[in-house]
Amino acid sequence: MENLISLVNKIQQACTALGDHGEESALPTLWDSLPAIAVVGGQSSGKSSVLESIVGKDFLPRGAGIVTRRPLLLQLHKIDDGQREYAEFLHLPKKKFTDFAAVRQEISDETDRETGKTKQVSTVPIHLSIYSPNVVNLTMIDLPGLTKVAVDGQHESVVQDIENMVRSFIEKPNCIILAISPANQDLATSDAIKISWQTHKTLVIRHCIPG
Ligand SMILES: Nc1nc2c(ncn2[C@@H]2O[C@H](COP(=O)(O)OP(=O)(O)OP(=O)(O)O)[C@@H](O)[C@H]2O)c(=O)[nH]1
Ligand SMILES: [Mg+2]
Repeated sequence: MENLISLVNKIQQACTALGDHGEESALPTLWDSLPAIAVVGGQSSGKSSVLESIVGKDFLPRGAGIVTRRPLLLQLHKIDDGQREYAEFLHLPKKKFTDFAAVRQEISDETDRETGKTKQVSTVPIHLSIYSPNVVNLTMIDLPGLTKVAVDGQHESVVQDIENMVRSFIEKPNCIILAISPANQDLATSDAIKISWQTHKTLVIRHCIPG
């Protein structure tokens, strides 16, 4: 099983490096068959915060407004107890990050390199691996939040672009959806549940405590 996970991780890295990452394609791609857990929900619903609590580290850009603007493919690798935890980006091979505040900064900088310092989104993923004794071997995907209207600096198509991007991940047959819905929102109005329901996938719902 460990060998299989390691093989899938390597294929996932190869797909990202080769530009096979859920863009619309007439033919099925290798990327389509890879297993992952995608975190979906409305903008600022707490998706990145949930991912951080799963990893047990403070390392993702979080905050009000549109924060996650590119998909983040997060591969978690369990290492032996006593070994030092570190993170590595696919676009910065051989550079080991042991300071997780620097990981957050690099995600932010790498997002800006693709989109500029705007509120635009991009489908090109950032690939991050975290090696830690405190994680289980999993691949999780942090996605931009679903929105309803374009705000200043965004193209009018941004609402549909984000929805298409989210769908391209969650409609893959081997994708599990982690649907995030804040506690101060009625479930009947939840974007996360709406889009997950349409794909007939397994749901995990998280209600955060507002305050
Ligand atoms: N009070 C409270 N605030 C939370 C909770 N979870 C997240 N937040 C805050 O809500 C804001 C948005 O959280 P993010 O994790 O960035 O939300 P997101 O869904 O990833 O946002 P986008 O990437 O922009 O779509 C941040 O300021 C968080 O600190 C929670 O359980 N309670
Ligand atoms: Mg986010």
